[in-house]
Amino acid sequence: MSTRYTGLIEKYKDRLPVSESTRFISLGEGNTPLIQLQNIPRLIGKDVDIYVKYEGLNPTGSFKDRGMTMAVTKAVEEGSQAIICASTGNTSAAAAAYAVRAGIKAFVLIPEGKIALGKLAQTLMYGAEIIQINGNFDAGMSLVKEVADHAPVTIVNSINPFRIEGQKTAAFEIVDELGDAPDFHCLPVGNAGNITAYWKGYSEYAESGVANKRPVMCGYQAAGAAPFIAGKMVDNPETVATAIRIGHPQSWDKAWNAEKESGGWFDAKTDAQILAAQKMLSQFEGVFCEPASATSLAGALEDIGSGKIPEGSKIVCTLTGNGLKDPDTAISQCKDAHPVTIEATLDAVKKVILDQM
Ligand code: AN7
Repeated sequence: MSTRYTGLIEKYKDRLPVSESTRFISLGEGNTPLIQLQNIPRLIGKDVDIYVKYEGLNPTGSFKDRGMTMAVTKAVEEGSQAIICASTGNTSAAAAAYAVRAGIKAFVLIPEGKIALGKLAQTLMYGAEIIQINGNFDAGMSLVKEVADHAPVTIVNSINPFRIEGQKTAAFEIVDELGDAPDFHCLPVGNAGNITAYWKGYSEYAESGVANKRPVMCGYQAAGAAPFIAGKMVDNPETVATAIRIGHPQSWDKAWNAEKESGGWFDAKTDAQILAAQKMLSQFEGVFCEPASATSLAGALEDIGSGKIPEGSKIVCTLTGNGLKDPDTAISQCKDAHPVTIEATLDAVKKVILDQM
């Protein structure tokens, strides 16, 4: 039987740590839409090109698939029989799916009651060994690092360098599509693996002359979980954006390096700002992302408003996860929507339409 690969390792294999004999563990990830916003720039009255990289359209609904295809491919190549991660939800879903694909076992540590419903549903369905802990992501992460020294499991959190390798391909795709790097790249930041990966991708393309420049990197955190803004680790992170409810980022130095080398910055957005940006994207552009993902747009909009990101700029915001991941938060934001219930008659339907026109 011949196997047809369609994922990002196949596309970018010359720039990834694979060989002719590597078996790619793929679900067709990557090649996600780069959508130019049409209504929001007009709404805010600014002359800016804003694109969103809609990573929610990856196979498990988040950008984690980029890193996981690479990390699981290498784990299998090295003979590993099991992977493990701590997760706020998306990493666990991706790890579980790619482990199934590879025929190995996945153990995932998640903070009890603090992962979004869709992510839990996925992880259960893929059949991972779910270990719920009475503690947050940071506690889970330190347990994972400890246990990996005592048990035959490969860590697939973003401290695994192959995760970063896979995730850097998002920057390649953006340059391939726009013809060069954007002026600014805005990202939500939790563990800071993704901002590290984008910076690596942009830097590699610039070094080999595929891109003429690198973007200014702007990292945005939730105000209740903002160690990069505090300048130190945060012990009890809290935010509605549970994906980035992280107080002890694992890629601390690398993210600061991206910020410094690019002339960029970190900033914090309140939960209210994050949810407003999420709703705005849905209601004005038809793009539904999860709360954490909207942190990038919330940050970009404020910095465009203040002129920190000047008019005339080309801006890419990464939308890291699909809105369907967290239906509870979405529905609770739409309490005013009042769906009507009517008799199932032509007259009743007609009346609703005419009343609304
Ligand atoms: C939607 O799944 O850490 O800064 O355990 O799910 O690379 O950590 C998720 C992180 C942004 C932050 N947006 O990325 C996990 C986890 C979404 C996310 C981030 C996450 P990093």
